[in-house]
Formats: sequence, C-alpha cells, structure tokens
Amino acid sequence: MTTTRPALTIDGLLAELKTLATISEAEPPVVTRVVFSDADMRARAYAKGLCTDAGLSISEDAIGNTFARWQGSEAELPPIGTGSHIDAIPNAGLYDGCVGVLGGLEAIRVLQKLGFKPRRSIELVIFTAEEPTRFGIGCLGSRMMANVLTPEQARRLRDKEGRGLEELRTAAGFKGPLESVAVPEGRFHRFIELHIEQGPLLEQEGIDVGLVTHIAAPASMRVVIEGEGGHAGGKLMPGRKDALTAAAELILALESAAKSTGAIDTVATVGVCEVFPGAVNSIPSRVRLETDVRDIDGARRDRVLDALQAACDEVVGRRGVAISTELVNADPPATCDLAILAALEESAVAAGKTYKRMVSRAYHDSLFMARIAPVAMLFIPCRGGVSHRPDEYASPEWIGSGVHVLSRTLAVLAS
Ligand code: HGY
Ligand code: MN
Ligand code: MN
Repeated sequence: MTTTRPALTIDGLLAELKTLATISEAEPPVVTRVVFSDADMRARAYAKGLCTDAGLSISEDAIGNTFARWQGSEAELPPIGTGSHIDAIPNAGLYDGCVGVLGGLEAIRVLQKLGFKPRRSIELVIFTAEEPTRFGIGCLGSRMMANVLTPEQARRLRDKEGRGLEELRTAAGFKGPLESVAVPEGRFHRFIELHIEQGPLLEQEGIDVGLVTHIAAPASMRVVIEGEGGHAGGKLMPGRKDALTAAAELILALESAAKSTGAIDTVATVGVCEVFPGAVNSIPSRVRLETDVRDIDGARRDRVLDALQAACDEVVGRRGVAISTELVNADPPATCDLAILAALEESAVAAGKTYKRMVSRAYHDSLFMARIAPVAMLFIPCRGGVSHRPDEYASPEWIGSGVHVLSRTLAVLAS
C-alpha cells in the first residue's frame, strides 16, 4: 500500500487518553475503573461516542464486550480485530489497555483520513473486565468469548460484597443469555492488540516497538487460613493458632519457590491479604490470600503452585490451623501468529521504526483471543517499565510509533 501519509499528529488521541483518565473512581491522576462501576459505565459511553463519531457501528454482547465495526467492502468476511480494555485496577495509570483501545481507534481514523477502503471489515474490541479486581479472575470478557469460562462458571462469580455477576451485569444494562457470548473460531480473521510493554526492555534498549511472540501463562490460587483468634493480651504465645503468622510463612514460601526455579521468567505475587477481624488487639482468626503465579513455561509455573500447596500442608501440621486452597485459573501460555508478526515487522520497517521480538510477561485479552483466532501483540515502551501505578507513562513518540505500525498492519491485513 503506497500512500502519502499525513503527518501523524496524535494530539487528538493524547487528549482523548487524558479525558478518559478523568473518568475514574479515584482523584486524578489516579485511575481506578472497576468493571460495572459507575466510572466503567461512563468510560464505556465515552469510548463508544468516539467510535460513533468515527462512523463505526457499535454492538455489545451479554457481558459487555463492545465491538465497533468499520464495514469492509466484503462485509461477509471475518473481520480483522484490534482492541484491548479500559477497565483499570485500583491506583492505576492511564495507558494500560487504553492505548490499545483509543490507539486502535486512532489507527482506524488514520486509515480513514488516507482514504483507505478495507476489503475485510476492521473491528475495534473493548473487552469487559480484563482486570481481575472485581471477580478475582482476569480477562473475563475474552475468556468467555473463547468459552474458556463457561456461562455456568461465570454465574458462580461473586465480588467481595457477595454480589453475583448476573446481578451486576444486568444492573449495568447487559442482558441476554451468557451462552451468547462465546464466539466460534473464525469469528475474527486475525487479531492484533496494541499495549504498553509493562516492562523496562524497550525503553532500556531504545527500541520503538515490541513484536510479542508469546504471552505468559497466568495462574491464580486463593488460599484461606482459619486459625482460632482471641485476645491479643490474654492469649499467651504457646498454643496460639494465629492465621496471619501462618499466612506470612506461606507468602515467603511462595516467593522462595518462584526464585528457586532457576528461570528469570517465573514470577509470583501475593497482591491481596485480607485479615479478619482486622483489629489491632485481636489475634487474626482468618486470612484470605490471592496469589498470582506466572511463567512462559506452564509446567514450571505449575511446580510453583505445587510448592505452595506443599507449604500449606506443612503449616497445617505444624501450626494446627486449617487451610483451604482454590485454583481460580491456570491458563496455558499463548503463541502469537508468525504471519501477523511478519506483517508487523514489515510495517515497522516501512514506518522506519526499530523493533524487537519479545515475550509478554503480563497477560492480556490476546491470551484468550489466541484460542479462537491467529493473534499478535504490538508493544510500545513505558517509562521505567512502570505500570499498574498512577505514574505509568508512555510518550507521544512511543504512542505515535505504535499507532503508525498498527495502522499500516491493519491496512495490509484488511486489504
Ligand atoms: O495482570 C496483568 O498481567 C494484566 O495487566 N491484567
Ligand atoms: Mn493491567
Ligand atoms: Mn492491560
């Protein structure tokens, strides 16, 4: 495709990213946007408005996955998909996910300005609940599209206030049977997700874009420790069954298991530690841990989960507490499509951008889209590799490079 490309000013996109960031449950610059919250619904309305302004036709499925379609001349062909998420964990930044949604829209608008006419439709997707904040499981919308999470399993999901998925999604206006969310293989011809790296490599090496070859395999295990509790003054140390000191041993055991696999790709985190009753003068009687274990090698990751289970069994015997574990998810890694990677590489060269092939240590909706279509991801640098923090930052140059390479690749794939 030889075209005289207008100067790719992304001022509009930068302004839209900043506007979207103000739609938050927290005070700007902090972004918090949990699925089905008021902020999430306002953010969806804002993003849909931008898509409508670009002449895209909008549809939503029963869980809130949103599809904005630029109709191609051969409308019956499976479309080229691009997109990401706009929900955000507590205390997040403004680029995670949003660069892929608004940057994907910008890539479409650039092609429209160039007068490009797609043969295959191009569909921008805004996935529901990529973040696990509300229901404890990530990629809810894409996981259901790929039927990795069944409607029955989805109906069992509760948030920490005990509200079920059904109650919350219908209150948000998403009706229809959950059975209608799963899509058949071939619903999309190809899928590309633009995303910040959420790691330091591209910036450190001064490389413009990353071509993602594999997406790490995430797993999450819930651990509940039940002790005896009691008075912090009256109950002497011998014979205590303190749920929090037991939990502390498990947290350190998990860290040690991840560090001792011999591979830098193994990571483990305990991001949630809920203590009951949470009073300074009351011995903790119950603790809930949410653990996150990942690796690009699924079997190696599973060995860390096994080590955590073994540590639980040992602590039960020695401390006399009760421990229950629940494997929330343990997903295989995804391999990206070589033909799409080649197209991204050609686009990067044509755009005069440097690039490198790399793995994604974060998971993304593409991990599940890979179950139903050939996928690839396009990374841009983020400052210091920082993400999931309000100081997350991607420069206009970095964002412009991502949009430029994405728009070229969408044009090639949709031609
Ligand atoms: O946790 C992740 O990898 C993603 O940012 N939700
Ligand atoms: Mn995230
Ligand atoms: Mn993300």
